[in-house]
Amino acid sequence: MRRLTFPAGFLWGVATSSHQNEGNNHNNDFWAWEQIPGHVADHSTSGLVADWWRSAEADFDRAADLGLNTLRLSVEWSRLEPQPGVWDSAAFDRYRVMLHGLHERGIRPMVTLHHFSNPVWLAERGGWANPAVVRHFERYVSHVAAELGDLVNVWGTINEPYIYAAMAYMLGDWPPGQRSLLQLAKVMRHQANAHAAAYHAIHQVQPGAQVGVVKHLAGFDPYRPLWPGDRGVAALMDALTNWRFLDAITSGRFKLPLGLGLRRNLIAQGTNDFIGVNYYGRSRLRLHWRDVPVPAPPDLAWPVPWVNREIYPRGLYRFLMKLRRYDRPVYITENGLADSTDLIRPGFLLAHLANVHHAIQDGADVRAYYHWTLVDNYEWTEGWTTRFGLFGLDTETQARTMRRSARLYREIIAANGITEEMVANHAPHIMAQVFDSADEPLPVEASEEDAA
Ligand code: IFM
Repeated sequence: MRRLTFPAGFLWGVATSSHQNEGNNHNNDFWAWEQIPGHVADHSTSGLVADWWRSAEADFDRAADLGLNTLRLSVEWSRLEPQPGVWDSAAFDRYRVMLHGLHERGIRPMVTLHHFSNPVWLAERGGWANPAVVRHFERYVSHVAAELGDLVNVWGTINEPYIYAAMAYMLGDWPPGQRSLLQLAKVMRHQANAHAAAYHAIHQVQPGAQVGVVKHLAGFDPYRPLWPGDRGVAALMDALTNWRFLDAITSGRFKLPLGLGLRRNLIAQGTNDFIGVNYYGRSRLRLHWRDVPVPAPPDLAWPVPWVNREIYPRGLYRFLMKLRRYDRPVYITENGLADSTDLIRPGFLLAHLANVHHAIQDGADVRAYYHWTLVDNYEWTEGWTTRFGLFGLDTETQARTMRRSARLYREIIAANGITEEMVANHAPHIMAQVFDSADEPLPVEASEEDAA
């Protein structure tokens, strides 16, 4: 019987966020945004979501039952600092109870400090487009580290900086709804500075903490691999959205597009103890800058269920190999699928984990895998139209339904790996992908040279 065994001590987790789980976070900008008709696809508002503010512990029991040894959650800035410089001790107490609850269940928390939502007061002062955000974020982070640092050793500063900046300041789909490349560039610069300031602030309070960014990495490949135009667009998107931020916080240099020059940002140099990676799939691009619906790869026959993105497990392997150049441990801080039927998720989980395993075998230092997510989450402006949970959520009754992939994840965690039997039972069509893909030739763009 073939099996893929993960290193001893590998961390198995799920990832969550405050606004998407806690409920009644009415003092942040996203809550205000949801109330405006037309902003959310299904006209819903987040409301109680999974009711974690009152009863996260019931879901922590579910997490413990799956055998998780880590859980990623975020703290809500708007709860902890409801007015500038004013701290809500009851909110800190609630987080302390939650964090204790995780430890009591043998689950190590990883805490994200900014996961898309902002206090209303910050939004009113210009949000992330105002350079003052760096100072505000630093003060908030330093306070949180002082109050909660005895219970948290791993901190993610900002979740998906580029996604947030693009959705809120370039595409205008999220608050504050701006559409400006200039604002986008400003916000990205402030994010790098805020990340760096947070890194130093945490280390001042907690020298032994592990601090990193949670970076979304999206695959971009040319739709027509031999076309210079398509190759150029894919390479540009890859450089701007995937590597610019990581390069800045490693080398202290912002590379400008097309190798036009460098901007130094020394405060950001060396400000990552680990790299957090959120990976969901890839897009194949044509010169028009447009995502095109792509046919599913023939060997997997994955449907394309979500925002024109192709499910591409091999892409995770490719990123993990490229990330070796930073010489930092990698935590896969998110990977998951919107699949309310749960027909595809088991194969998705197995195929991605197999690629993580192959990358570890080939020298990637991957320490953790966090599946997005435990219980169906409120998906920002998609509302409840997408269901990412290992457990389904009935938003009327708060009832949870355990999905088949939750049972599969429990088996994987118990075995600390993947067995042939699991694949045969849950996704026999990907057997070869799981056990033989180490032999699959890498696409040109993921050559050894890239990884060096
Ligand atoms: O739900 C989001 C999360 O907030 C950030 N990463 C992607 C997830 C799925 O879209």
